[in-house]
Amino acid sequence: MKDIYITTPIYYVNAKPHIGHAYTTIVCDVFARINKMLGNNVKFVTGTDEHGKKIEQSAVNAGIEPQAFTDQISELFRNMLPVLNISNDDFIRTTQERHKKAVTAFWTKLYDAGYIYLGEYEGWYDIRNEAYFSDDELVDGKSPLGGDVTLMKEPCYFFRLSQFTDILLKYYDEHPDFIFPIQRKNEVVSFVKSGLKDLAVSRTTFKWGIPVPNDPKHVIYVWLDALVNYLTLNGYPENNDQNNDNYWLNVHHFVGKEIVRFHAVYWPAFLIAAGINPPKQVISHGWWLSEGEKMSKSVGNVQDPIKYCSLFGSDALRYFVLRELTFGNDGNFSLTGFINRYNSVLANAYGNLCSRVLSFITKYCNGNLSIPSNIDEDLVEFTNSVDSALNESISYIEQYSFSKYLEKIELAISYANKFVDRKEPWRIKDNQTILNNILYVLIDAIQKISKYFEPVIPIACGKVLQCITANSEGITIKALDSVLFPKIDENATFDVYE
Ligand code: ME8
Repeated sequence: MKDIYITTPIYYVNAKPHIGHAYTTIVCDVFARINKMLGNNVKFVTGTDEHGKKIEQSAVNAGIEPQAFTDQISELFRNMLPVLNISNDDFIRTTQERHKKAVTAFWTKLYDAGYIYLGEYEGWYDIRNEAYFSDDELVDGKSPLGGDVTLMKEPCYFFRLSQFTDILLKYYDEHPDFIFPIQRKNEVVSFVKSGLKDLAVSRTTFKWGIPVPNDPKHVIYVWLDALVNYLTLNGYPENNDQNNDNYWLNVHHFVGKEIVRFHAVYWPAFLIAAGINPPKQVISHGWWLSEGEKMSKSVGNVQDPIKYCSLFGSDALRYFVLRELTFGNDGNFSLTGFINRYNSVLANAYGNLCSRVLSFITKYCNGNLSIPSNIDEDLVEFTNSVDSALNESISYIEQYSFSKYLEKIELAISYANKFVDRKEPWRIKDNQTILNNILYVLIDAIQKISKYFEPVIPIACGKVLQCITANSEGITIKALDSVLFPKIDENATFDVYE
């Protein structure tokens, strides 16, 4: 049993949440639930990133004050959580007092230790991504992240990132699992090897941010502000002994691939400068395309997670995103793909297995099964095959292979369905003991499958598990009172876009 601390990125509140935000949050939730299932203590957090020029500008465009604007959009992110059935322990907003206090304390720590100095900055500023770039970093006149840039010059505080080139390289070397997957690690290592420059960590060109202590003309760079959220959520600065905090020592940051650099270069450098251990692991995933294309409002293909949940249920969305995308790679979100997987696995395979076995037992065995006194070889073999598929499934979690995890659970389900078809319990009329034993091992399999499947589809598995109760002589079974996953008509049309 260990303590584990799981974080999502905190999301910008310039626009409402879409499927990409839902995805990372669901991945973290499933990882949190699997860890709980394995008996670990979990702290799982998410929230919103609310400062910076981009947000200030979005508020101006909307014609309202930044605070009122961020209140509105942050609420949309917070309201998405129960809809997706997310089990987070806390939700942070970077405009909260507790966070301002943490950032101020963290800055002061870096400043007092001599890692921050006042200078002047000139460079190309990408407003959308809140980052400066030098001439040689621009690609076709745009920032390497694709945003438009403007030349800006400002007095500015710098963080002595240049001192961290060797320190970070040594850190990556000594902690080979720090960045996952390896491909992202290689990119980070080659970026750091090319040499790090000092990093601009304050701005004077706008006001919407946390003021620099003792120099309020400056606001703190939004990425320094945002990254500290992970400490705020762990009780910093009151909890000032993070290096002896079991959650901090096992913190897992889940991020999209575009923000690995902030988490795997800047963040560990800031932390080392502040005397705090870098995170245990930065885990990055790929991007969702929608119907084969980049998601964009103008194309009208932005997938709306809330609509999917209200049409098909949160279990279905959670299952689809984990099963469809090979973690780490990019993937394609399409309604047809969604319906295919839903119908074949949730409705036909799992839903049908549970409903036919549970209702058969209530009809033909009065809902009661007794513990078998001896079980023949064939039944033992079936139980072993289910167990081995499920054991294999869990082994994929260490590599964050959620799709493989599900593949193995699906294999166990298919063993169970084939077993029912082969044993044809409806034909066994004359031998109650044989019938009892077949159904008993089946219920045992359904129970185990449902426990492994529960972190992904908690509502359906919860219903199934509630129908099965152990008693002193055996088990009592209730039938399901509704269809777990009603089949979706492939020819129907659905409104699933924002
Ligand atoms: O970057 N596919 O916030 P953000 C998969 N505030 N995941 C996606 C996605 C897509 N198409 N689009 C977004 C920020 N995401 C900063 C983070 S952390 C200290 C500060 C997910 O609102 C993915 O996790 O732009 C990505 O990293 C995150 O949303 C970016 O959210």
